[in-house]
Amino acid sequence: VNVQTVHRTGYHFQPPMHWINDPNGPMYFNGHYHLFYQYNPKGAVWGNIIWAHSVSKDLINWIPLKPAIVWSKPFDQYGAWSGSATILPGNKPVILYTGIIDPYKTQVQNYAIPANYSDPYLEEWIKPDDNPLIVAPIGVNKTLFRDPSTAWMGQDGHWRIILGGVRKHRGMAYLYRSRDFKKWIKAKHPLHSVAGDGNFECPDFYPVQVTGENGLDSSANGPNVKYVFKASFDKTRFEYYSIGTWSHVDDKYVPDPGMVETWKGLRYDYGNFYASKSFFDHGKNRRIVWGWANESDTPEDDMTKGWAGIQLIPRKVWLDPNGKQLLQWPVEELNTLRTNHTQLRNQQLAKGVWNKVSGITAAQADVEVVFSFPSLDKAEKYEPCWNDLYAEDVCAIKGGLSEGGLGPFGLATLASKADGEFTPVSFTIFKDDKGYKVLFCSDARRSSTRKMEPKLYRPSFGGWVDVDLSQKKISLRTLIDHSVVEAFAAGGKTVISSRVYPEHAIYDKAELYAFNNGTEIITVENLDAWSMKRPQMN
Ligand code: DQQ
Repeated sequence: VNVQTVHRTGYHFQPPMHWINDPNGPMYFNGHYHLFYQYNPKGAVWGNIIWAHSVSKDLINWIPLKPAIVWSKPFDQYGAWSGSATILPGNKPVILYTGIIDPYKTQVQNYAIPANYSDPYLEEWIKPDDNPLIVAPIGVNKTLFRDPSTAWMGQDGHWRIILGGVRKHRGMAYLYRSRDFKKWIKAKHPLHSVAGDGNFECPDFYPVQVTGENGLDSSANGPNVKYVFKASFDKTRFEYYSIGTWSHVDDKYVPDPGMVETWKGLRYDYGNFYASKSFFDHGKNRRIVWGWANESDTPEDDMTKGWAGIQLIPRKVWLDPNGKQLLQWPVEELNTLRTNHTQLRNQQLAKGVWNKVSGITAAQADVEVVFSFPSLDKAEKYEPCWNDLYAEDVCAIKGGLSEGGLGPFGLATLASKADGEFTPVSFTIFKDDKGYKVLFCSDARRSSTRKMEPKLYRPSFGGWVDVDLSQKKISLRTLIDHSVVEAFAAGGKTVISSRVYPEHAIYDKAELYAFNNGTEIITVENLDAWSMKRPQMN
């Protein structure tokens, strides 16, 4: 295979070639992080799916190992689909995954265990012959019955997992219980279900602390604990999460009042991010969430490139002190790749100004910036009809490519200004009778000068940021890596990842600018940017 390098990432997770999708079974065990992932060993399109496996000491440098789960037995003859790891008492990891048993994609749940617990890499995995552990009961669609979660233990000492499925258009998180991790019994009621948006994939359920940034083991419990439920909605290809409580009495998840779970709900990422999975890192007492970003070009492009799919940078995740959403931040280990620091201090941006940030490799960079403004008076009016739109549709009207009052301002990433090619990551601030609304956009519409055929997917991704503007400041961190822009607004309140394929803004030709397209003057209070080194990547 001829692998095209131009849009390959420098520091995001990728194997040397071929197709990847969901992150599977992430875990921390005896000093190593393990990442398994859905992988096609034969090409750059989805198919022939096995569990590939890499290990790392820092979540940034990765060593490839041989695949952990390859389809071979009657219970996974047609594929090894997504699943999760659980570390059982006695420090014994176990994987639960979905096996495909026939050409009709019938799904069962299997387990795999390490052949040698003292191998620090856990390279060899055994799929015992008493698999499958779970088959779809009568009345449940056995081709939409998959993606076992990490198990957690209730106060009754029984293990629990959830599986994704659908029942009459209701996304279902089927609940199973077990005493011994072998015999699993379906609970009468699902842990949770959501009407309308179809099948659940990769459901996740975990506790978070009410205060502080530390994570919790999946089985943790107690008075200051809330729960997060996340599902990947197959129909819209969006993920939504909500925050709530786990009722022990009837073993159900109850979202907090006001939580919305479909199209206006909370998302980890308002861009290209799917099939995410979280795990508790007991080495650093944090919970980490990991998501896959597929390509936004065509399958033909992928075959020509010889590769498709990346994993985004793992993020620490914790509850916002306001209790209404999660916060996310790239794991701190990422900072070890920073080199060639450059900065701007107190630079004023009048309307139309593009201030170039030089001295770094703008195609492979990490940028932290704080913008401020003298007042909120120039904020334009928020249009009530926007309530009925996705934020990305509002970004198409009011995002970085438009002109306004208080914003849009932000960073023009992967830019070749002379060619009109760039991906703006921007804020636009609006007012209504209740206060201010902050629109955050990552607009791919000008990201590539490539003609419309073959088609690239170039959306104007967007999300709203629930942030206090009383200091008249807002921060932005942006991870730029050749064909991906991962942007964190206001300390991780709203995150957007975009995949883009510039023609001109590649390698040393890529430029980075701070810009303002609004009439209010914006100050770049601090901008710190770094080139990013290339880690060991498989
Ligand atoms: N990908 C896997 C499934 C999962 C889907 C198959 C989500 O197990 O539901 O590759 O991307």
